Amino acid sequence: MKAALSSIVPEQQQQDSEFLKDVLEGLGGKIKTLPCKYLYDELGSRLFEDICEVEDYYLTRTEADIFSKNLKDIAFTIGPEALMIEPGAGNCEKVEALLAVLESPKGYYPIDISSEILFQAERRIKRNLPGMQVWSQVGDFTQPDVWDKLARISSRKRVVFFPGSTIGNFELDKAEQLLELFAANLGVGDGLLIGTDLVKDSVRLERAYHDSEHVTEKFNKNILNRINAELGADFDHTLFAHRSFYHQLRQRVEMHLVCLKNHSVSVAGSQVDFLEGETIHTENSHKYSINGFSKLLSKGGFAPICHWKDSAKSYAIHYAQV
Ligand code: AVI
Repeated sequence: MKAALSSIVPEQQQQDSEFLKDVLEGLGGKIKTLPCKYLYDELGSRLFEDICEVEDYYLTRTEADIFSKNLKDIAFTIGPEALMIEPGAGNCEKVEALLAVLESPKGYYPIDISSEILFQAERRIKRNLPGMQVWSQVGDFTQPDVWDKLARISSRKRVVFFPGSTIGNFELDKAEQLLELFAANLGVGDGLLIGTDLVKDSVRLERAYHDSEHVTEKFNKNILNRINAELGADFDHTLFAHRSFYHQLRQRVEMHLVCLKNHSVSVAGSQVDFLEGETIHTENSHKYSINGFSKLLSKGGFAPICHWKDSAKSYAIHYAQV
């Protein structure tokens, strides 16, 4: 027990000091930024689930529609005896319908940072799909150790499943590196099934990230409350406004917190000065054309095979192979 505790405490401390380092670094620059991964504490994750339900945020709904309309075709494209690998699987909800229709699936290998959510999902999948083998991996999917056990599982084919347009939150070079990481853990002929939001008119995009129910605003501002709670800062979130806009040239929705008046904030003893009108850049959500994403897939080590879209061409699910 002692050994277990001593290995947990330093890990938590390590996470806190990494968070503090990232926050001070991000707020200390000429242009203030915060890494978007810190939007997802417990409340932030719940708020993101709420975003997925709001009318203006079409991404989740549209992706689910594409899946349900094309499930058999997707399963046929993947082929028999596939092992499905899902980095950042969360509650593993999206994969379940696919696992149910795959021909003789070899099993499911979900990776997620939250053990509680992961093991709960594993129990649900085993209950709903009796006989399905599940190898849950707790950890950060960008780290090599969570991929190691794959080598011990034999299958005809491995397929990485990465839905939700999560790739859009990675900078272009980081997105390429992530695809390279996926490809490095696959063999020739193995697959990638990945969802991306598509380039479209800016009004629809901007509404999705500034919804009329103000859930995205709460989600964005929650990062300040998290810094207060975990790093002993004194942000007043009423002194910041939520702003998101589509950057045509960069093909991405940028999310910012705009400072409403000159003031200073203390973060773990360091003073950070804010000027009226200056912003903290909290997230980018890249939008792709089919062509643009095919090029990215090629750079990341994949050959694009096919894709499925909704009738309004808002969103795409791509299948690619190593
Ligand atoms: C998780 N990710 C794909 C979302 C997106 O659309 O970029 C995060 C999000 N941010 C604001 N609304 C949703």
